[in-house]
Amino acid sequence: LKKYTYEEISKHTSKENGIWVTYKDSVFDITDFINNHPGGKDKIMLAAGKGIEPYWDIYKQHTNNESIVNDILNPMRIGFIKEYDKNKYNNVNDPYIKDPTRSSDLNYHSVTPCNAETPLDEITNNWITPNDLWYIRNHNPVPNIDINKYKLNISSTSNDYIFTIDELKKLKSKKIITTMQCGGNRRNNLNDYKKTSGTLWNIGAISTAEWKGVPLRDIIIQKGLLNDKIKHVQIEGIDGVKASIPIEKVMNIYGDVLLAYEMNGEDIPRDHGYPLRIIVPGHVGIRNIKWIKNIILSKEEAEGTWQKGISYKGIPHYIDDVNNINIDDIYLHRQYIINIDDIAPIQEMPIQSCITNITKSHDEIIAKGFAWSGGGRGIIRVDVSFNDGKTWKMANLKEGRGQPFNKAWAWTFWEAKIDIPKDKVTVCCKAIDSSYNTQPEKQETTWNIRGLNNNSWHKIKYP
Ligand SMILES: Nc1nc2c(c(=O)[nH]1)N[C@H]1C(S)=C(S)[C@@H](COP(=O)(O)O)O[C@H]1N2
Ligand SMILES: [Mo]
Repeated sequence: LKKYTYEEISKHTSKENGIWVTYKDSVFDITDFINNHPGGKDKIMLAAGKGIEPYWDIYKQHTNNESIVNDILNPMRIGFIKEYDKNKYNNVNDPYIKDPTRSSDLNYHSVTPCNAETPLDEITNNWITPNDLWYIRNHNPVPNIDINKYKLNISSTSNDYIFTIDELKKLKSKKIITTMQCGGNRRNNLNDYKKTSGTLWNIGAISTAEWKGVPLRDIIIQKGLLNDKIKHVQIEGIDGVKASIPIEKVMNIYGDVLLAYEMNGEDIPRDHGYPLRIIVPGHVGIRNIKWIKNIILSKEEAEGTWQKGISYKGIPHYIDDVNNINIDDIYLHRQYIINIDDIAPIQEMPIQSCITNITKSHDEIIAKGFAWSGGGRGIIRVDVSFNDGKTWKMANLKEGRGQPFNKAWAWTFWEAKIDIPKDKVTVCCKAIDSSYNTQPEKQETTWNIRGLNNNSWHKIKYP
């Protein structure tokens, strides 16, 4: 039997790579077992990639029953832990232990913190993504919030107001449907060209929901919080993640920035921001801060890596020496290589489209996918090629076409067909938005060291 490092074990959190857990000094591959777990296949995912001891401390039925280890766990043993630390899970104070239960159908990149994609073959089955299939991108453990103690603070240079959820729910509400996409979606594809840093998302860090909440604009107007010094609205989450958005977006009557308390007709699930999250339609995922604690109207952008720092700045493609440039150097020594303050943080995202699946029916093959652009720019066309870009045809636009001008917050689904080809083909797609922006063919000139905003033509080989 092999020996595995803690580091290696921590990478095994998905059905694709195998789901591993450890107990004492042993490593187990539980991929095929999760469907049979009596406590639920989703619950067991919390322990993926690490020790099950902290969970068994809570659910004592496991350790009270020897046959669980002997008859169930041991047959799944694949090896031992290299440099086993027998005290690792003593008196554990695992900050992730109270994370919510999640669908085992998600494609997990990690569980602590949780980074998981909407499963590829489900994306275009639902124009509105069901809550349990939504992608999850957490930087920290999920805050455990007591709704009776929860308060939102909103302040401006002069005034300061506090709201409970009940008070917010009494204000006039609005519902909007938006697609949200992580800035790192499709990073894996940039990495095929040259190494980047961050989670290697495939195309599934994108989902759509109907949100209900109060327009932030209404509160700002009612409370008289605006003055002409204010340029940015900073939003801070209970987990410490913070970001800001321009005041122009918030005060635009068509901007639809919401303080949302419902997602697809339910209280927002804990993973997605319970009890309150800001929804900034058309902007990159990070601006949609979850578990909001503070909103500050300011003349400054938010501090921190997600706004002023390196995390969401589009570093040019010619700053590419990942081996010799420490990414922190760009940040810490602001004048060292480039001045990070001169690079605008990502707000609205560029035009995107992806192929989600290719299926055969009778004598045709059918490619399906989604297209979406930032800033509410609608999709006016999707081009599909079945021969790697030599010739093209127009896809049929399906759900999501014809959304209002500059308020097309949600994605548009599309479909294209050809006769069954004799040989293997490469299918690719590119979309055009209402500003006639389109996608670059290759990653080379949009590649960046952080792996953000990849929107090069998406390609899939068939069969
Ligand atoms: N407070 C807080 N807000 C957050 C994050 C976070 O870790 N903490 N992650 C951000 C990022 S990077 C993205 S892509 C979206 C993901 O939202 P989701 O997990 O609901 O899909 O939330 C954003 N808001
Ligand atoms: Mo993100």
